[in-house]
Amino acid sequence: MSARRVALVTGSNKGIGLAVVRALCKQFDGDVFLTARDVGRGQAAVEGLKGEGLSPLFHQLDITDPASVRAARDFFKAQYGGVDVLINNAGIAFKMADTTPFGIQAEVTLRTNFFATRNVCNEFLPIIKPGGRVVNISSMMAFTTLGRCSPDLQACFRSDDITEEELVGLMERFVKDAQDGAHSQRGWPDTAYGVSEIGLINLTRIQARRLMAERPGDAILCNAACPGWVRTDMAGPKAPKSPDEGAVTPVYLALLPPGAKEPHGQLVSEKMVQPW
Ligand code: NAP
Ligand code: DDD
Repeated sequence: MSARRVALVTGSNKGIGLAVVRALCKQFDGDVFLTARDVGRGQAAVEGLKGEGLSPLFHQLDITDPASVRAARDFFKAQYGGVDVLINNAGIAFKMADTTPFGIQAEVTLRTNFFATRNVCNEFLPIIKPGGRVVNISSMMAFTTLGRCSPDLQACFRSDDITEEELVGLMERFVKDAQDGAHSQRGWPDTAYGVSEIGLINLTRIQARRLMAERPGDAILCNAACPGWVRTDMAGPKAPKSPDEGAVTPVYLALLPPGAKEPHGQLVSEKMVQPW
């Protein structure tokens, strides 16, 4: 087993994830794994970074495939004894102009951005090493989306006591309401991506609480990062930030120095904690 520290980034064959791997290769003292659901796209991205003089490693990881997630977890446990830095970056968004029925958009978007990320967390959190860092990449769009939820839903999502089961139930309810064509009358806004980001931020808050309760001495910090609006295949060419600029806050949270006690369980944008 290697004694080296290790970082892994989900969905990092392009976009912000690739930029996070690039930055970690330069700044993280240890091995950095670029992961991708498609081996060809992942290895091509690794070769690209090698062309820049960097040395990322590669592992296949499709976050929606439980067997792929377990295989990756087992690999990191066996080879490194766990993981020091986990960056949950993989995500999807339908384009604004997409005419796919909203119920399908809701199910597909939540499946990856919320349920699959949750599964990665549930498999990997037990093997995050003491002093580890977990960064869930989310979006400030969660704030605007929260403001468009019904008062009852807002109260649930703002609660400091919301449980994982309650959160999962709400995310499932959103998908069902969307499939019923009744999400608007039941208090939800018209954005599947935005609701998935609310879910991610609440998941981060819940995970942070759980880490404090279950592993109080391990000093693991878990936060959500907003990269800003970034020029990627997801967000298009008009966004103001380059992927390398979008990587700054996620990498800042990944590299919070040993002994740091905060931020923890927060949403962080431009390296600043945002009140939820
Ligand atoms: P992107 O360029 O579309 O890249 C998304 C990455 O996620 C790709 O590598 C994609 O792989 C991967 N992915 C999707 N589904 C996956 C799965 N099931 N398993 C593993 N990987 C998967 O998007 P991006 O703009 O870099 O976004 C990265 C993250 O930042 C997302 O979580 C997004 O919500 C968040 N974010 C982006 C912005 C923005 O302005 N761009 C703003 C706020 C938050 P494939 O190449 O195989 O599809
Ligand atoms: O901030 C973000 O999360 C980006 C940029 C803002 C934006 O236009 N979108 C969300 N992001 C990712 S690209 C997808 C659009 C978007 O709002 N799509 C419509 C929707 O409701 O999902």
